[in-house]
Amino acid sequence: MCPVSNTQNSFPSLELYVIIDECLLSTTRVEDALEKALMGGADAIQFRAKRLSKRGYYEMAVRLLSHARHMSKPFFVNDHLDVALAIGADGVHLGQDDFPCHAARRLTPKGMMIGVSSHCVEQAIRAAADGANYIAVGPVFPTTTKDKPEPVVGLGMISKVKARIGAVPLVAIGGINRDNVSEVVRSGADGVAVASAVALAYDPVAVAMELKHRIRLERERVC
Ligand code: TZP
Ligand code: MG
Repeated sequence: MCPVSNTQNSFPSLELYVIIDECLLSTTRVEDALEKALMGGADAIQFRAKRLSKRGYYEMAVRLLSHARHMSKPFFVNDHLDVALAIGADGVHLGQDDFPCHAARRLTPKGMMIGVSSHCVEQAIRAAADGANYIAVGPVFPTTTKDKPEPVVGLGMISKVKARIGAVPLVAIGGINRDNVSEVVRSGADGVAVASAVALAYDPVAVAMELKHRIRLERERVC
């Protein structure tokens, strides 16, 4: 198995990184969604909730963090560096319009991870230079999860970014599912981040397991 490593610190595997997007869960409780993703083999969870107030996000994140801790998996806060710091999350995920990575690095305690979204090679190189622990590249395919997504970057962007960011793990994102996950890994992704593929599945545990199996299979071939 290829290690997903980073020169800056010991880094957990992000082979299957499941985004729990509160907007996608009409009847399912966020805690249930998190548990199912982890039961299916997710290596890490990110909590994304664009329509909640800061207070609402904080309260839900506290509950989810405790579930993730119970299952010994890392929990990432999307967007809100202040919430990540306040609750002692394992990491924070920042987009290009969020708090800058280099400034976040000054505020985060040793060991707190920072992931950065990038949509082109230049943004990825900048994030790596700013101390990101992983770089998300996307949207690789069309996605309906994100309002106003950036233009699709395609599989080609994965190999282009991978060639420039050295040992920093690359997590591909956007429209990834059972049918395309193998080619995403073949293109050089160290891990994949998925939201709808798991959240909207009839059987989220089974889909997560299958994604994980396909990722593993492909990474064994690549390494
Ligand atoms: N950033 C780029 S694409 C995306 C985000 C948050 C959405 C990922 O969701 P899905 O359902 O896996 O396409
Ligand atoms: Mg953001």
